[in-house]
Amino acid sequence: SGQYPLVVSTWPFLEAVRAAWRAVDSGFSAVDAVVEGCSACEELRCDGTVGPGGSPDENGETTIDAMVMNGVTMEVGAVAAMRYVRDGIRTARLVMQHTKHTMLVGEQASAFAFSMGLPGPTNLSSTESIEKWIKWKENCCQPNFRKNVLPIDSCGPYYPVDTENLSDRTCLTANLVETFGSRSSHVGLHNHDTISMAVVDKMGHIAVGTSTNGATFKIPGRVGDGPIAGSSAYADNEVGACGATGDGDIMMRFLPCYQVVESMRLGMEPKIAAKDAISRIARKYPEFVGAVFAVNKNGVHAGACHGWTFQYSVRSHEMDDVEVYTVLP
Ligand code: SD4
Repeated sequence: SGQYPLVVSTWPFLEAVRAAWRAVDSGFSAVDAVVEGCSACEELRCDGTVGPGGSPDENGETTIDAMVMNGVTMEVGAVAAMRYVRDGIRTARLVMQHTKHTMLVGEQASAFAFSMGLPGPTNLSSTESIEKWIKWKENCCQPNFRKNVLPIDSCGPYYPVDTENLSDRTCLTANLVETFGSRSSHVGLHNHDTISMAVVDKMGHIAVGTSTNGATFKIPGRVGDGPIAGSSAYADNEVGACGATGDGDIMMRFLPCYQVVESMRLGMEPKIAAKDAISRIARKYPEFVGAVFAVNKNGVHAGACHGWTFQYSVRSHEMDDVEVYTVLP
């Protein structure tokens, strides 16, 4: 319906949307435009939580989760907990286009990136990420089960406890809540930690991509929803696309973007599909913080969120520049 090309992205990442728009408007494919857009966010270190120098883990290291998906072929390329490489989304595209695999992880993803000619190894820490980490480390709680100290914000080391011992059991419960429940809600989730972007190109082909440093002060090795197709993003040319942001530890249990796209396939409007996917999570986890945007193949878009106010950005030929939409919970 004349709505192509189109770029939609989580948060007001204006420069990222402009970069994707320039690419798609000058004839690049949806996949390439998504990569240009997310890559711009990595270079600009959007909100200090995408690309190098963002959200440090418990050891103070910054790592990258990224993914790209082609909605025509359903091919996916992803990297998770990747170290020492600045170019998350570019590595994801290399995985998609030059291997028969879907996801590479950790230092082996880095080795692949270097072998394919991407620059590095690079220290992904910044002055800010190190300062942030030092402050946190000074205030965080060493879980001490024996002394019955309830961790407010634990930072390891983690070890198995004697569950026969009552005080251990009390502390174990408290620590588990911190680790898997509220923990991630006080670490970084009121920042805009993830770029998730959808592009419809001039041919009407759809692609999605994501890039993030994941959750701040995560346990090293933690992988969130960012590199998981169907969770942080999903695209199917016959239907449309979805992008997500928020508490990945919770959201990845529901594959919200797969849900959104499949609901639209069955005829739901983007707005209803987005709300449905979010409320399925909220019913089980009323405390979770997250959001999705949905866009159908005709260019109709909408957002839904829970626990925070969400903003997403759109650029099409109907606009002079990027427009930002605000969605209330
Ligand atoms: C994660 N989903 O790794 C990311 C974080 C995020 O807004 O999107 N925060 O859990």
